[in-house]
Amino acid sequence: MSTDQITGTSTDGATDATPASAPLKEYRNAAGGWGSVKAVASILVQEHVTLNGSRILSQQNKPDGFACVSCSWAKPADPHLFEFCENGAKATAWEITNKRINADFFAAHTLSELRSWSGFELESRGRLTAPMRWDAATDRYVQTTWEHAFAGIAKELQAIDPNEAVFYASGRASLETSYMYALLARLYGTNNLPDSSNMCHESTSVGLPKSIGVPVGTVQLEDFTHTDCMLFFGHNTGTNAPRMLHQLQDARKRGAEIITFNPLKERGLVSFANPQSPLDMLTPSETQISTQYHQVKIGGDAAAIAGLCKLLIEWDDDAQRNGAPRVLDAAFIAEHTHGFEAFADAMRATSWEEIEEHSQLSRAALENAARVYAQANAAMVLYGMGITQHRNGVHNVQMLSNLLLLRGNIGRPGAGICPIRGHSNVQGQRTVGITEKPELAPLDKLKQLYGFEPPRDKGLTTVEACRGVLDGKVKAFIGLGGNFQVAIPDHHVMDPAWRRLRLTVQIATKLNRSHLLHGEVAYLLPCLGRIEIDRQAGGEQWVSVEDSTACVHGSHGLAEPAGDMLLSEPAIVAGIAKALLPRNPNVDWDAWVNDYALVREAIERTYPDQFKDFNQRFRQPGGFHRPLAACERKWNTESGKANFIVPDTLDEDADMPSRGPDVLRLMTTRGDSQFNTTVYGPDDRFRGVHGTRDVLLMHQDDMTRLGLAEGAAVCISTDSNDGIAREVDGMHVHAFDIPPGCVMGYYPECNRLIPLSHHAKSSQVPASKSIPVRLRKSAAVGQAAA
Ligand SMILES: Nc1nc2c(c(=O)[nH]1)N[C@H]1C(S)=C(S)[C@@H](COP(=O)(O)OP(=O)(O)OC[C@H]3O[C@@H](n4cnc5c(=O)[nH]c(N)nc54)[C@H](O)[C@@H]3O)O[C@H]1N2
Ligand SMILES: Nc1nc2c(c(=O)[nH]1)N[C@H]1C(S)=C(S)[C@@H](COP(=O)(O)OP(=O)(O)OC[C@H]3O[C@@H](n4cnc5c(=O)[nH]c(N)nc54)[C@H](O)[C@@H]3O)O[C@H]1N2
Ligand SMILES: [Mo]
Repeated sequence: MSTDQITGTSTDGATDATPASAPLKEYRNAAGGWGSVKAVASILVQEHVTLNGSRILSQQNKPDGFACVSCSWAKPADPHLFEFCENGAKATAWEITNKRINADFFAAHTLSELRSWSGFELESRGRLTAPMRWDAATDRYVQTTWEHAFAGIAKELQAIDPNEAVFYASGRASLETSYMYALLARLYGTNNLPDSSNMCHESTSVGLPKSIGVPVGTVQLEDFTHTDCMLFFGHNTGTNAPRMLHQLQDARKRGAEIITFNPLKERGLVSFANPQSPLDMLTPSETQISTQYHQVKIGGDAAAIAGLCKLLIEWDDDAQRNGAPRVLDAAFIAEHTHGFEAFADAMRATSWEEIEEHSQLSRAALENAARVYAQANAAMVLYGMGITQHRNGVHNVQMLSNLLLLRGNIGRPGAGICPIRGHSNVQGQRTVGITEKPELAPLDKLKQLYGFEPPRDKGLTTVEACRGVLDGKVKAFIGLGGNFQVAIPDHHVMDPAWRRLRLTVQIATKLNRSHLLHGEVAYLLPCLGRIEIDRQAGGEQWVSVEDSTACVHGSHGLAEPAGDMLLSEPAIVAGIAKALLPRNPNVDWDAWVNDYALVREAIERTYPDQFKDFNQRFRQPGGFHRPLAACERKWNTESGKANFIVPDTLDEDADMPSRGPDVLRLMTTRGDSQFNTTVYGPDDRFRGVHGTRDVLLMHQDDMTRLGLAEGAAVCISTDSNDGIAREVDGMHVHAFDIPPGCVMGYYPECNRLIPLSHHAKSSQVPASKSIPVRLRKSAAVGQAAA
């Protein structure tokens, strides 16, 4: 296969930034503060929504308002006056923008032409407003009617085997839509229901059930007021869940310790000035967030955690020998856990050479962290993509759980595990049945309620769906939101394969590149966003979402819809279902669309323990918590106990084709001005990057060794042995405070470097944070070093 070279600005990526690389500008201020206020004001102006926008922002994450469409962080019962952050405000402005794409736009541009546009150019044209069908003769999207679209989709789906269709969901759609969507797929006959979680926290959903018997985190908001110690791994909080900085700031003011493990010194985890606190804003008072900061090597967490566990276990051995107070919670371990002895032996046998080599942290540094953890009455672990998106992502999650179990830090106030989820309802989508794993869906209950035989075959994960598209086994792709084709790995292998599909259907608010990588028959269906008023026959509708703390909230749109042809997501799902499926007297799609309260009743009938009194409780301030067994120290595992699990290896590269000083580890990560594949602008101000995203941040010693000057143009290529050349040319390197051997680049610009086969073992989450790469000076014309 030939190398598909790209230079400078890529169409995978996002911006039209100039290829020349400006020097980094070090950001010395705290996260938040005046910088945030300025950024909010400028995006409101950019999207032409200043007045309307500020009115709507005041209702963000309020009990009578709407749940923010950005991150999934918890929404308190007593919200701040403005319960939004800079990035939540950007996401709101992006959705309620006054800019529109109508049929004239598509008449003026063929899809081949649009494929040469950047992601930013496509999305910044504004909201989609009419249902469209691809016309092969003119290579354009042409307007169609909803009836024709639903009938056309049904005809194609009826012609194939249900297991040849994939029903993807991106994590934003409500519980009501998601329940209907999963039911639609299963009534049709498939469990092919991957969602963005397959690229995100699936390592959590696979790892935690084996460790503690639940697939989600156990920490709730109140725990932040009781904890003494937070261990933070692989999450860029100031950018990706900024509202959480309020809880961290409050805990720090109480004297709680925050120990961070991250290859990069992320601003929000260093210090924070609350942009909503007059005192913080008018005085230069910023709160120090992390009390210890450990710049672990990319992929070195399992080794670092092993170091912490080893220390605790050996200190406990000493304490027992000397008759001193125990370091481990021996009573908890005896009563509640399984596998402790094997785990303790494995940690005792792990050498400090191995731990220090793989984590690149010193024993002394790990002792400092372990000491604080050992002294904390209640400690919690919080983590993000730096843990899950690795070959050993599942073991990383289980090591975090092992660390907590050693001191009984699950199932009591101030303690627990907190995977910080991504999309605003990604956790909820899994809860109500969007899953490719049949064992996680209540199939018998669905059979009983709806009188059909649900499919029992295992469905396709994201990676398996991509393989199916490549080898022709998948013939149809339906996307409920998202930008799947850009979010996945291996673009230059995958891009041509999409065009061989028979059917693609994209339900979306904004135009993106996935809509242009379409099948022979293709529909683009515009929907209402969550911030818009959703008027149905039964009146204005509420929907619900579940946050990272398993708390369910109501949400009610406030903005006028972007166009009068838009349908709500439930109406689109119902429209497809009615055209596709034989009539089922037990499923009244029309009644559900008229009144979403009936969908919530159906959810409650399906999951009576989880959604008890759903309609009565979902609008209460602060929402309601789903009950989680692990929080009550009940363990739904095979052993009936919480399990200590020994990792296979502490070496993230154990099965990589080659190693040596020239093979570096690349993390692909988000900047401050983006929501996943949606890029609002080229700047990442906390990291000092301005005007371009085509940069690689690396250690000065690596640059010197490789003969690369500051700002030099390079070609980065993947070190893989499958015969496929994966490279991106015209990137610019900058010296950065990052451990030697590590490189940072941006997602999605670098996605073509990730082989589809390079994913977490067992969860199949693409290992986007530990890609083995090599760098060489760029040969591209006009890419001279800056
Ligand atoms: N504004 C905004 N908010 C978002 C999103 C967004 O794009 N924009 N995306 C949403 C989604 S879907 C998700 S999943 C979350 C993602 O939120 P994060 O989990 O913060 O994801 P990333 O931006 O990829 O950042 C990964 C972090 O892990 C660190 N890291 C990388 N490799 C390692 C490692 O090996 N070990 C350790 N310890 N750390 C490592 C990186 O330096 C970085 O700080 O945010 C959600 N919220
Ligand atoms: N290299 C690399 N790759 C990654 C990651 C990484 O860290 N590195 N992160 C992974 C992660 S964690 C995730 S979650 C995935 C994200 O993958 P996706 O969820 O598929 O991608 P998004 O960029 O969030 O999708 C954005 C699009 O969603 C549509 N949209 C927005 N709002 C709505 C709505 O209300 N309804 C509907 N129907 N559509 C809407 C818009 O058209 C917009 O263009 O990417 C993954 N890919
Ligand atoms: Mo995510």
